Amino acid sequence: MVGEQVILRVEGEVATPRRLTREDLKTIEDRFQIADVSQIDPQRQGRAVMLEGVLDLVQPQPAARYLTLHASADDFHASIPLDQVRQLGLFIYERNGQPLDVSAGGPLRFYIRDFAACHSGEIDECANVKFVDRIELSSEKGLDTRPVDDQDHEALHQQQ
Ligand SMILES: Nc1nc2c(c(=O)[nH]1)N[C@H]1C(S)=C(S)[C@@H](COP(=O)(O)O)O[C@H]1N2
Ligand SMILES: [Mo]
Repeated sequence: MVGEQVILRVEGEVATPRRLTREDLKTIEDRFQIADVSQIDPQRQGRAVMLEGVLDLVQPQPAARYLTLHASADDFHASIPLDQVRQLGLFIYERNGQPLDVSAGGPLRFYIRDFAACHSGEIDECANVKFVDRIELSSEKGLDTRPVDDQDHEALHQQQ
Protein backbone atom coordinates (compact mmCIF):
# COMPACT_ATOMS: atom_id res chain seq x y z
CA MET A 1 0.00 0.00 0.00
CA VAL A 2 1.11 3.52 -0.82
CA GLY A 3 2.19 5.70 2.09
CA GLU A 4 1.60 3.12 4.84
CA GLN A 5 4.75 3.91 6.71
CA VAL A 6 4.49 6.18 9.76
CA ILE A 7 6.22 9.45 8.93
CA LEU A 8 5.06 11.62 11.83
CA ARG A 9 4.35 10.94 15.46
CA VAL A 10 2.33 13.59 17.30
CA GLU A 11 2.69 13.51 21.07
CA GLY A 12 2.53 15.45 24.32
CA GLU A 13 -0.29 17.74 25.44
CA VAL A 14 -2.90 16.42 23.03
CA ALA A 15 -6.17 14.56 23.58
CA THR A 16 -5.27 11.79 21.09
CA PRO A 17 -1.62 11.17 20.20
CA ARG A 18 -1.31 9.88 16.64
CA ARG A 19 1.13 8.13 14.33
CA LEU A 20 0.55 9.44 10.83
CA THR A 21 1.35 8.01 7.43
CA ARG A 22 1.55 9.97 4.19
CA GLU A 23 -1.89 8.58 3.41
CA ASP A 24 -3.22 10.03 6.69
CA LEU A 25 -1.82 13.46 5.76
CA LYS A 26 -3.42 13.22 2.31
CA THR A 27 -6.83 12.50 3.82
CA ILE A 28 -6.83 15.57 6.08
CA GLU A 29 -9.66 17.89 5.04
CA ASP A 30 -9.19 19.91 1.86
CA ARG A 31 -9.36 23.24 3.64
CA PHE A 32 -6.01 22.36 5.28
CA GLN A 33 -4.29 21.16 2.09
CA ILE A 34 -1.95 23.21 -0.09
CA ALA A 35 -1.67 21.56 -3.48
CA ASP A 36 1.34 23.56 -4.55
CA VAL A 37 3.68 25.26 -2.08
CA SER A 38 5.42 27.15 -4.88
CA GLN A 39 2.45 29.53 -4.68
CA ILE A 40 3.68 30.47 -1.21
CA ASP A 41 7.41 30.27 -1.89
CA PRO A 42 8.64 29.94 -5.49
CA GLN A 43 11.77 28.18 -4.18
CA ARG A 44 9.76 25.24 -2.81
CA GLN A 45 7.75 22.57 -4.55
CA GLY A 46 5.28 19.98 -3.43
CA ARG A 47 2.08 19.33 -1.62
CA ALA A 48 1.64 20.42 1.98
CA VAL A 49 -0.80 20.24 4.82
CA MET A 50 -1.21 22.99 7.38
CA LEU A 51 -0.05 22.47 10.96
CA GLU A 52 -3.61 23.42 11.91
CA GLY A 53 -4.89 20.36 10.00
CA VAL A 54 -2.57 18.02 11.92
CA LEU A 55 -3.53 19.66 15.23
CA ASP A 56 -7.18 19.19 14.32
CA LEU A 57 -6.58 15.42 14.35
CA VAL A 58 -5.03 15.34 17.82
CA GLN A 59 -6.83 18.16 19.67
CA PRO A 60 -4.18 20.11 21.61
CA GLN A 61 -4.84 20.52 25.34
CA PRO A 62 -5.14 24.05 26.74
CA ALA A 63 -1.75 23.54 28.46
CA ALA A 64 0.05 23.23 25.08
CA ARG A 65 2.16 26.37 24.64
CA TYR A 66 5.19 25.09 22.74
CA LEU A 67 5.63 23.02 19.62
CA THR A 68 8.83 21.01 19.45
CA LEU A 69 9.88 19.62 16.08
CA HIS A 70 12.22 16.64 16.16
CA ALA A 71 14.36 15.28 13.32
CA SER A 72 15.96 12.07 14.54
CA ALA A 73 17.80 11.60 11.22
CA ASP A 74 20.35 14.28 12.11
CA ASP A 75 19.39 14.98 15.72
CA PHE A 76 18.11 18.50 14.95
CA HIS A 77 15.35 20.03 17.07
CA ALA A 78 13.47 23.31 17.34
CA SER A 79 10.98 24.41 19.98
CA ILE A 80 8.76 27.36 19.21
CA PRO A 81 5.76 29.11 20.78
CA LEU A 82 2.63 27.41 19.45
CA ASP A 83 0.51 30.55 19.19
CA GLN A 84 3.10 32.24 16.95
CA VAL A 85 3.34 29.35 14.49
CA ARG A 86 -0.19 27.95 14.60
CA GLN A 87 -1.46 29.84 11.56
CA LEU A 88 1.86 29.76 9.67
CA GLY A 89 3.25 26.24 9.91
CA LEU A 90 3.01 23.69 7.09
CA PHE A 91 4.30 20.19 6.49
CA ILE A 92 5.49 19.50 2.95
CA TYR A 93 4.89 15.78 2.40
CA GLU A 94 4.76 14.98 -1.29
CA ARG A 95 6.02 16.00 -4.68
CA ASN A 96 4.49 14.77 -7.94
CA GLY A 97 2.55 12.16 -5.97
CA GLN A 98 5.77 10.70 -4.52
CA PRO A 99 7.21 10.99 -1.00
CA LEU A 100 9.21 14.21 -0.62
CA ASP A 101 12.85 13.51 -1.44
CA VAL A 102 15.47 13.71 1.28
CA SER A 103 17.23 16.41 -0.78
CA ALA A 104 14.18 18.62 -0.15
CA GLY A 105 14.07 17.72 3.57
CA GLY A 106 11.75 14.75 3.07
CA PRO A 107 9.97 12.57 3.79
CA LEU A 108 8.47 15.39 5.82
CA ARG A 109 9.61 18.99 5.99
CA PHE A 110 8.24 21.65 8.28
CA TYR A 111 7.92 25.08 6.71
CA ILE A 112 6.86 28.40 8.22
CA ARG A 113 5.24 30.98 5.97
CA ASP A 114 6.97 34.35 6.12
CA PHE A 115 9.79 33.04 8.33
CA ALA A 116 12.23 35.57 9.72
CA ALA A 117 15.96 35.53 9.06
CA CYS A 118 18.00 32.90 10.91
CA HIS A 119 18.32 33.37 14.70
CA SER A 120 16.42 36.63 14.63
CA GLY A 121 13.74 35.32 16.97
CA GLU A 122 11.95 32.15 17.98
CA ILE A 123 10.24 31.72 14.64
CA ASP A 124 13.00 31.78 12.06
CA GLU A 125 14.23 29.99 8.98
CA CYS A 126 16.26 27.60 11.13
CA ALA A 127 12.95 26.31 12.56
CA ASN A 128 12.01 24.98 9.10
CA VAL A 129 12.96 21.51 10.29
CA LYS A 130 13.82 18.96 7.60
CA PHE A 131 13.22 15.21 8.06
CA VAL A 132 10.82 15.98 10.92
CA ASP A 133 9.52 12.68 12.30
CA ARG A 134 8.01 13.66 15.66
CA ILE A 135 6.26 16.71 17.04
CA GLU A 136 5.55 17.29 20.66
CA LEU A 137 3.25 19.79 22.33
CA SER A 138 4.21 20.92 25.81
CA SER A 139 3.60 23.57 28.42
CA GLU A 140 7.30 24.50 28.62
CA LYS A 141 9.86 25.04 25.88
CA GLY A 142 11.38 21.74 24.72
CA LEU A 143 14.63 20.62 23.12
CA ASP A 144 16.11 23.18 20.76
CA THR A 145 19.42 22.60 18.96
CA ARG A 146 19.21 25.50 16.51
CA PRO A 147 22.49 27.39 16.15
CA VAL A 148 22.66 30.34 18.52
CA ASP A 149 25.27 32.50 16.83
CA ASP A 150 26.60 33.23 13.36
CA GLN A 151 29.62 30.99 13.77
CA ASP A 152 27.56 27.93 14.79
CA HIS A 153 25.12 28.70 12.04
CA GLU A 154 27.83 28.93 9.41
CA ALA A 155 29.33 25.65 10.66
CA LEU A 156 25.94 23.92 10.35
CA HIS A 157 25.42 25.17 6.81
CA GLN A 158 28.90 23.98 5.84
CA GLN A 159 27.82 20.44 6.73
CA GLN A 160 24.73 20.57 4.54
N1 LIG B 1 16.82 18.42 10.24
C1 LIG B 1 17.36 19.63 10.00
N2 LIG B 1 16.55 20.65 9.66
C2 LIG B 1 17.07 21.87 9.43
C3 LIG B 1 18.46 22.14 9.57
C4 LIG B 1 19.29 21.03 9.93
O1 LIG B 1 20.52 21.14 10.08
N3 LIG B 1 18.69 19.80 10.13
N4 LIG B 1 18.96 23.39 9.35
C5 LIG B 1 18.01 24.50 9.52
C6 LIG B 1 18.56 25.77 9.08
S1 LIG B 1 19.71 26.47 10.09
C7 LIG B 1 18.08 26.42 7.95
S2 LIG B 1 18.56 27.99 7.59
C8 LIG B 1 17.12 25.75 7.05
C9 LIG B 1 17.69 25.73 5.61
O2 LIG B 1 16.77 25.13 4.78
P1 LIG B 1 17.09 24.93 3.24
O3 LIG B 1 18.32 24.04 3.17
O4 LIG B 1 15.91 24.26 2.66
O5 LIG B 1 17.31 26.28 2.65
O6 LIG B 1 16.83 24.41 7.43
C10 LIG B 1 16.68 24.24 8.82
N5 LIG B 1 16.23 22.89 9.07
MO1 LIG C 1 19.46 28.72 9.57
